[in-house]
Amino acid sequence: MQAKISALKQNAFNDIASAQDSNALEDCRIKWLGKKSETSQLLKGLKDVAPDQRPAVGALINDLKNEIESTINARRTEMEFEVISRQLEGEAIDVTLPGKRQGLGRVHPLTQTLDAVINIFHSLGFSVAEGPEIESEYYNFDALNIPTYHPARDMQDTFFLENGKLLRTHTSPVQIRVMENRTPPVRVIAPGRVYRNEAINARSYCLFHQVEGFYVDQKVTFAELKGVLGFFAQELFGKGTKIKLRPSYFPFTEPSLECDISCFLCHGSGCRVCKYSGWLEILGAGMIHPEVLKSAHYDPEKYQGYAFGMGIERITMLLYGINDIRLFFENDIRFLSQF
Ligand code: 2NM
Repeated sequence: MQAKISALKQNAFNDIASAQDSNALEDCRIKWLGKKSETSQLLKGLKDVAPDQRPAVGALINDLKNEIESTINARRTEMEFEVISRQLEGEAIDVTLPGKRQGLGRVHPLTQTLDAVINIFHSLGFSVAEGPEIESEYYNFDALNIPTYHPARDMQDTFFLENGKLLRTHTSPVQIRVMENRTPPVRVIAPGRVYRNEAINARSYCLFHQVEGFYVDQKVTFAELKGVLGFFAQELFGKGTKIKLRPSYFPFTEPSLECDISCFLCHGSGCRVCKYSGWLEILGAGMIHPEVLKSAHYDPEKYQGYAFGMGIERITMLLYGINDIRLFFENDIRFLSQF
């Protein structure tokens, strides 16, 4: 009897060990512990055992049942553990892998120059105004004393829209809008995008950024303009920067001037950037034309003012030695990450 039990136990254990999933394990349970199992047969055969041996044999069979049952339970726990381990393996994070570098964004070089220019004029009491990029001919040209047959209105320079409007070619229309709404003294700069329908090359693009500014009050002099331009040049290009004013022409200013600064690279001795002249042209300016003041309903007998305008691309190109304006608009990360 004992040998029979051992053999049965061994067979059941082998069977349980080779069960690969919970269904197979359930089959094992039925096969080795079910009503028709060999174990149950053994129990039924107990009546044929000699009465004095019956308790011992009965205990052996019970032990056998219990052992099979606990082996099945252990195998079930093992299977559940295998399933969870496989799942965890799939979800595992290798904390020893090197981290992904998180690239830091930069401020666009044009924005850096814009911010610097705005800060300088802010320190002089100028506030910032903005206006529409789609403008009327009136604000972009007429109000600025640019007559109908002025070459600046030419189809080649201006993007005209179908509704009779146009893309502003400078930010001066913002100044007119500000003057219409405020009484002097007014100190305002107008930064923003402007559009010109020109052939695109390394030096000119169909869109660029300007900062224009003006100051109108009862006693504004050309000397003040000179002082402001000198201060601006020293703040942006460094102490010791000199300015040179050359007579020029703009329809909206009289007199008009162009402002050069001493080359901040060679300090006047001559280099490739200043084309061996020692000077760099950075902006245009002048005293606001009486006709412009009149369009804004300012009495030119009572008020005067100065105005100036500069291209942000040009100044940024000078500051960083950039030789192609198109780089600002391509947004190539290899270019932008250098600033
Ligand atoms: C420039 C040069 C000179 C200018 C004039 C005005 C306004 F609206 F007040 F009349 N705004 N900006 C001006 C004057 C702009 O840019 C080269």
